[in-house]
Amino acid sequence: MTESKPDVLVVNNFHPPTISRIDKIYQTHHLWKLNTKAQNELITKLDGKCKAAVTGSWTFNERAYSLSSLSLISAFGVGIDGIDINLAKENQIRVTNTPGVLNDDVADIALTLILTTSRNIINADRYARSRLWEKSPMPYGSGLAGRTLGIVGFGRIGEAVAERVLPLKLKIAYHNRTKKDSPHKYFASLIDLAHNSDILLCILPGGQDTEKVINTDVLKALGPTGIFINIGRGTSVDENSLIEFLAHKKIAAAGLDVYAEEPSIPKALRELDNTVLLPHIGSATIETRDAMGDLVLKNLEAFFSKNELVTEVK
Ligand code: NAP
Ligand code: 8YV
Repeated sequence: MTESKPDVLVVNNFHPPTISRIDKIYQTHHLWKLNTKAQNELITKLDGKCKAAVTGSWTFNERAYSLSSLSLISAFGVGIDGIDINLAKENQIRVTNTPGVLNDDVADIALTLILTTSRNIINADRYARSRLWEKSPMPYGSGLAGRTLGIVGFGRIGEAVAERVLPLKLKIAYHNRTKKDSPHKYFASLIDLAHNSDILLCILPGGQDTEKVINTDVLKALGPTGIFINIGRGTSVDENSLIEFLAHKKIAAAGLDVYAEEPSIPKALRELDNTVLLPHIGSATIETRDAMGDLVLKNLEAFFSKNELVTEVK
């Protein structure tokens, strides 16, 4: 007699190649393909027998929490702001994410945004193509050497950014809740960090604790020559204040990979010429997305074989 495959609830459509791998190994049930009525019916059908769910990390479907047998959520992504960790804990649901494997690619995108905003690269490309150069030289950008990059959220990715920018002769300062054993200057106050930074880079986790921490006071402290970069979560920024500061040149420029209401980007941000906007591509390389998928699968495998989870969120 062949053993039946364990059930896995696929909550949303996060990375088709990983989902295909999961489909081959487990008895999968795709919640995201169903309408509301069918979703409720599926949850009722799986209740008591389905123990694991897989999901994109910053989106979830609350309906999955009503699966009383659910004991594992294996998330594809490091930021798990889509998952209600307190509710998961209350319901004895363990959560895994995909830390580390994406540090390099996300840090590369930070570096890209630092260079493109400070040297005005996107406008320079337009300038060259539109033959404006034949009429007058392109206005100057600002140099990086000797300036200070303030990192808000100096964790795994923040450190990978620091490694990359030191050869550019940027100085590093940072703000976390806790001071690290690091040679770089620590600011216990985010406003003080902004005040002492030429470029302020946000790589904070999302969620209530960090909601709109980049606000008017922080942007005022960054000042009219300051550049703001966000590769963490859009929810950490008061977007209306950011737009106001950019539109009135109260900060010089912004480079953004993340937004408050993705995939929608406010029209005002899209129309400003001092923004560089990316569609949340920090970890979006073939290699890294596959490595993230490997972790999702390894955590599932560990869970079903009752081994220690590889990357559990504690
Ligand atoms: P991490 O290693 O956990 O680093 C997070 C850092 O933020 C820690 O140093 C932490 O230090 C600090 N922090 C947390 N809450 C804070 C608060 N309320 N105030 C000040 N500092 C706070 O995480 P990571 O792997 O670097 O990832 C960071 C985030 O990047 C993820 O959660 C995700 O949202 C985002 N991300 C974006 C992309 C993208 O594609 N753009 C890709 C991957 C990740 P303390 O605990 O000492 O405060
Ligand atoms: C992904 C991310 O785009 O890991 C994260 O926190 O923001 C990105 O790597 C996302 O998680 C895919 O679900």
